[in-house]
Amino acid sequence: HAADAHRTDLMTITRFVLNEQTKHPESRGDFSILLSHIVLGCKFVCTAVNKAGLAKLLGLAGETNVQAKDQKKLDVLSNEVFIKALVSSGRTCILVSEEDEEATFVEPANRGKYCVVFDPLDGSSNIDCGVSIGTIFGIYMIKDGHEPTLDDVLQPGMNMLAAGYCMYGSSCTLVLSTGSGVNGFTLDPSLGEFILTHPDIKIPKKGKIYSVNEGNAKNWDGPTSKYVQSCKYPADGSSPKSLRYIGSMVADVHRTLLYGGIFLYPGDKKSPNGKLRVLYEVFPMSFLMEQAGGQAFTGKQRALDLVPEKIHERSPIFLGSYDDVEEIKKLYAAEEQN
Ligand code: P6P
Repeated sequence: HAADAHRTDLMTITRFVLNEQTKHPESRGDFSILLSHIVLGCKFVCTAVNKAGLAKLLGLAGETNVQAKDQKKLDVLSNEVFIKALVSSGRTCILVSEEDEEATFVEPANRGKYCVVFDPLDGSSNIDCGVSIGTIFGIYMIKDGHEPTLDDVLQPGMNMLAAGYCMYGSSCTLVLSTGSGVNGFTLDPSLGEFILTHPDIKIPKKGKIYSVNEGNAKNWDGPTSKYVQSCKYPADGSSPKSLRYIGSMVADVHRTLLYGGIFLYPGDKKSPNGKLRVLYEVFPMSFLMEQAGGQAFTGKQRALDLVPEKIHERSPIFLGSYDDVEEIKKLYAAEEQN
């Protein structure tokens, strides 16, 4: 009954991570414990987001409830849940969240060796219209056993040990890489477990979709304008790419990862560094793309080589299918030479 095996051989994310752990005999399981707390946070946010649609009736997040008590906005609630889960894991020492201006330094008694950077609910402006949103995270190891400082999170993305996102959409899908490939897990609400549904994800080498906010076209620089033009009017007479832009990074990146193509958030005259944040949007998604056989470029360099100077700094980003990103790299290189 090999065909049925997968139905009874439930590969949960917990089991998967423990299997990964056995590849590191020296590991004491700290990483597995950290990931299990991140998974817990994702499960909580998934249920909270799914209920948000009923907010008006139930007085949940963002609305005043029956006692006219102001409920926390969902992104604030999600942030608190992740901060508490990460601190209580006892495996972290610095936390950087999109929601908090300052980094959180875990008190010494509860400190571990990992630094987590995350956006607890990216795209949360899309909640009210039911568009998919998500949590994005990246994990660094503290540089060495000294007192933790911001330098421990101002590391290039290539130093990340793991990265992932959880997309809250028609299903709750967690996509994770711990440095040896990318795997996707779908939450089975009846089990409360994330089950491996997308083993060893590889992004198509070239795609037929480009994903960018065309509303910013007026402010784009030469290479971005030329590239988007080539998507719409291919010089070689091939068929134009389709435009798909959801406006929620996790949803746009998830589609790009599975279907192929390119996602762009360029810099422009108004915001030279674009809009997306380096630590908890650009780096984790770039890490995943490279692990899936794609690539990620800032317009100047490989995204993961960037060394951030501030925890909330932004960078332009072009990521997705290897060949598609290669095209825009050529256009920026040509611009350099002129
Ligand atoms: P724009 C959502 O607000 C977000 O941070 C990302 O999830 C998304 O990719 C981007 O901003 C959309 O920005 O300027 O196109 O609306």
